[in-house]
Amino acid sequence: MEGTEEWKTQLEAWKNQLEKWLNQGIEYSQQIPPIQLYAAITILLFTTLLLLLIRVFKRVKSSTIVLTGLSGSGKTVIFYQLRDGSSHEGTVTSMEPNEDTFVLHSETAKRAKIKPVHLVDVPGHARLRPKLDEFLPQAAGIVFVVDAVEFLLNCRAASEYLYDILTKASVVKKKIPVLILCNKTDKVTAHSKEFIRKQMEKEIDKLRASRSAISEADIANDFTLGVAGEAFSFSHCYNKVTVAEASGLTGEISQVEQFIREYIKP
Ligand SMILES: Nc1nc2c(ncn2[C@@H]2O[C@H](COP(=O)(O)OP(=O)(O)OP(=O)(O)O)[C@@H](O)[C@H]2O)c(=O)[nH]1
Ligand SMILES: [Mg+2]
Repeated sequence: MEGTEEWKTQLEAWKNQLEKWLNQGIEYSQQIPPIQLYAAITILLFTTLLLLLIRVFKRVKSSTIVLTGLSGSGKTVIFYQLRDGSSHEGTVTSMEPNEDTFVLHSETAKRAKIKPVHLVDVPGHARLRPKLDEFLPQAAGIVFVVDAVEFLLNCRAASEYLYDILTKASVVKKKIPVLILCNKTDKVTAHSKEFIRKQMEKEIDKLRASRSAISEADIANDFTLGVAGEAFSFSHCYNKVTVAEASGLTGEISQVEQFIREYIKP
């Protein structure tokens, strides 16, 4: 009972103090010449509007999709399919990022004005991977291409590369969506996207353990992945990670086009 009484007096004291401050504030504002008050309010409104506009403008601006993945997974073939509707037979290992801004080939027949996409294909060669950091901060989406035929041979390397991307501050903070694109499904020996997703989750789970041991020695990735004590699943990621299938060679790329248009509205 005594405690409640004390609370009541305390509350009363706070209320009185608040009322005092409010009155002081009103009195003070009445002393300010109205013109100054209006000027202050206008400046405040103007700055808020400007900040809002900058935010909106920034969001609208990103129309970059980054194609990444191991060398030989089929990024350049997909790049050409998206741009020209042809695989440009005979691609060789890329030595430079491929980039262009265009309306997707499948959309060129449409009459309406369509927003072009800025597509970047970053070669998988280890020496060129640092180039990825130049493009990731401006990406609206990342397409991680996996060779579904030679998958088992490359599972570890691909998972390591993906792990590095999923733990980059530029990717995590902006929650950039990632599409794992299982390519070369025209071959009967291609593994299914579900199989690939599960194997990569298992591999990343192993990596998580070994990397967190390293991170204690301060060679850390920017962020850690997954939920402690649980087997890793892509659904634990800060950003949305989805899986899809494609065949760059035969032009079956509708799922990647869908992904692009989900994040870059036409
Ligand atoms: N069967 C089949 N082969 C494909 C497909 N996509 C690409 N390839 C072949 O895979 C090889 C590598 O394709 P690229 O597009 O050059 O691979 P990349 O990912 O750009 O490789 P880097 O530039 O080295 O990073 C080429 O011989 C392609 O013809 C596909 O959908 N099906
Ligand atoms: Mg290439």
